[in-house]
Amino acid sequence: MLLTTCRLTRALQLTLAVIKPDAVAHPLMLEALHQKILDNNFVIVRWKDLLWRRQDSEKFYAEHAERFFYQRLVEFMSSGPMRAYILAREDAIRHWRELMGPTKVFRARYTSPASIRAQFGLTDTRNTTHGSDSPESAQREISFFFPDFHVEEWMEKEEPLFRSGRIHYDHQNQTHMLSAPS
Ligand code: 3AN
Repeated sequence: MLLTTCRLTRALQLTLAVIKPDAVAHPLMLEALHQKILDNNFVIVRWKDLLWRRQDSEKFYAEHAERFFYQRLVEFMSSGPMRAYILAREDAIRHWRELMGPTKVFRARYTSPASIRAQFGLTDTRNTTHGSDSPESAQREISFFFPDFHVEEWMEKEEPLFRSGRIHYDHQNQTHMLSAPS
């Protein structure tokens, strides 16, 4: 059933999803990933294309500063445009991470062949997508990418309206919008 026609009883959860530079560099891949988001019943609350400076990349991945892949990761994430989404769904964090598949592309191909990283990932660093791993990181990461977006305010005011199903997908903006009351 289409999400826009059903009534959900559990609250929607927000997550931050990023299409990394390896995928944004290929317009057909970007389009396929956008479609995958829709096909998997995520509500697209916001999205934007952006380019990180090296400092942004370092700040975002500060928790990995001691890891062997940190420099590679920081360089890659500031090497070209990426696309960030705020997605909503019941259990959005878990569903998006499941759809992405394991971090390591080889493992993803072996254990989750239908996942995004299995299908599109190039290497363990160039692994196509990012997704928040907890509600706390979702809130922090959404603020990092969308400083004007207020998670708590959205949950209070918009979530009940989105959950009631009175939304539609606006093809021009490629975003879900609230439908006018009938
Ligand atoms: P995930 O993105 O699956 O939550 P994290 O948070 O452990 O994984 O790692 C953040 C990012 O660091 C990954 N998406 C990937 O780009 C890179 N990364 C993680 N592990 C490795 C690794 N072993 N070799 C190279 N890059 C890695």
